[in-house]
Amino acid sequence: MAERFDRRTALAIGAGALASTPLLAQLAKPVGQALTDAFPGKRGMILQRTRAPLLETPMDAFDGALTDSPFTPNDRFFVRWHYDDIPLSVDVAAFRLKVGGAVKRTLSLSLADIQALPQVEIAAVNQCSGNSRAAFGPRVPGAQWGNGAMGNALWAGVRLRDLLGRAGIAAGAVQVRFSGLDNPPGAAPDFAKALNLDRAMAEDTIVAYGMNGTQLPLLNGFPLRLVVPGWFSTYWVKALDTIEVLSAPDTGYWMEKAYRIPTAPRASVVPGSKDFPTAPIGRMIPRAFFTRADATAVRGVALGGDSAVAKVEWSIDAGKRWQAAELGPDHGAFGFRRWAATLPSGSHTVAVRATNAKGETQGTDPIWNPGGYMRNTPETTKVTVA
Ligand SMILES: Nc1nc2c(c(=O)[nH]1)N[C@H]1C(S)=C(S)[C@@H](COP(=O)(O)O)O[C@H]1N2
Ligand SMILES: [Mo]
Repeated sequence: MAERFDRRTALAIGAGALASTPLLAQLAKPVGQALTDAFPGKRGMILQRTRAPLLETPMDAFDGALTDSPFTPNDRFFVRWHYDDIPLSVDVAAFRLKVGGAVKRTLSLSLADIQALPQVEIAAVNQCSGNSRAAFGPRVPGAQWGNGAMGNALWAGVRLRDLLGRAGIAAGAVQVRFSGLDNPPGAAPDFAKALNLDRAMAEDTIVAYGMNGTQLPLLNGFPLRLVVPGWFSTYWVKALDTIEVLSAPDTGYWMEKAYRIPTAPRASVVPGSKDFPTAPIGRMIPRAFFTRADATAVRGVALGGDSAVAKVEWSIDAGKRWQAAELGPDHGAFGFRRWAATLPSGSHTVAVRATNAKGETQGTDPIWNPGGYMRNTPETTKVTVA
């Protein structure tokens, strides 16, 4: 698995290189226009909500020729915060990441301390659990995301297990909980997420300070965020300043009540169901998306979930026969893989699906759950090929 990290090409994000520019007083722009440039470090975003910001990436921002970079530019990368009170600036010199709880010694690390540890890089898709929620029928509450609550970046940082190793995990530890600099209103529960110890200690779980060769945008979690490749972004805690090793599973709201999916196959239940067994959402599953479909090109991006994209296929007969699409270069198992299809001329409804290295693919029937999570039904579009 070590080849997923390439220390030789590690980014030159040197100690002291991180700087914070105060973020706006601009977070109160009126909702309405389709694309917004009103948020610092962002342009051309679909405005879903102003406060707390929900900014969706338009699909054409993911488009490109088969051999183009599959990384999403930082200024087009989607944004999602739960609470209004988000960090608008960070005092880089004063910032400390605290590691505590069931550890042998608590740590309080400066950004320079963290950047002094071995740097690793990994390409990974950050996808909201509720990506494509707007496609759910019957409609479910929550942000009505199209397909752009996702993005692929090359993340640079340190392995979480290197930090936990320095603190020393105490006997009996079972989970690790993460929270950031944002604050809940009133008595609402702090946004905190927990990973089981094995996922926390996995070599590809990182505390990132770099995104596509530069520091993280403030809206995407400057100065540090957790990156859990292959898992939904609810765990990718932004503006991460607190890591707590737990000796009992986290019973907080964000693990026990929110972000749970039916344990039923494909996380799907009969619409309207209420009483069914649930489990915390976790790993992602395969999906393929169109970024362009017109007379000249049918193409897109795909993700494998928690294993690599093995193939992308298209169908123009409602899924009776599937044919292989062409795949672009492999930039890492957890990132986007570009695909392109050469369809016969004529007018078609084309469907596309991805299959991952574990052999999992996209099920044809729609799914439903009250959170609007885990959509992986094949996307379809109408196209007339010249
Ligand atoms: N501190 C903090 N981290 C957070 C959240 C949050 O509200 N606060 N939201 C999570 C959710 S649900 C998503 S989808 C991703 C969004 O990451 P992005 O804004 O970088 O795209 O951040 C995750 N990390
Ligand atoms: Mo999310």
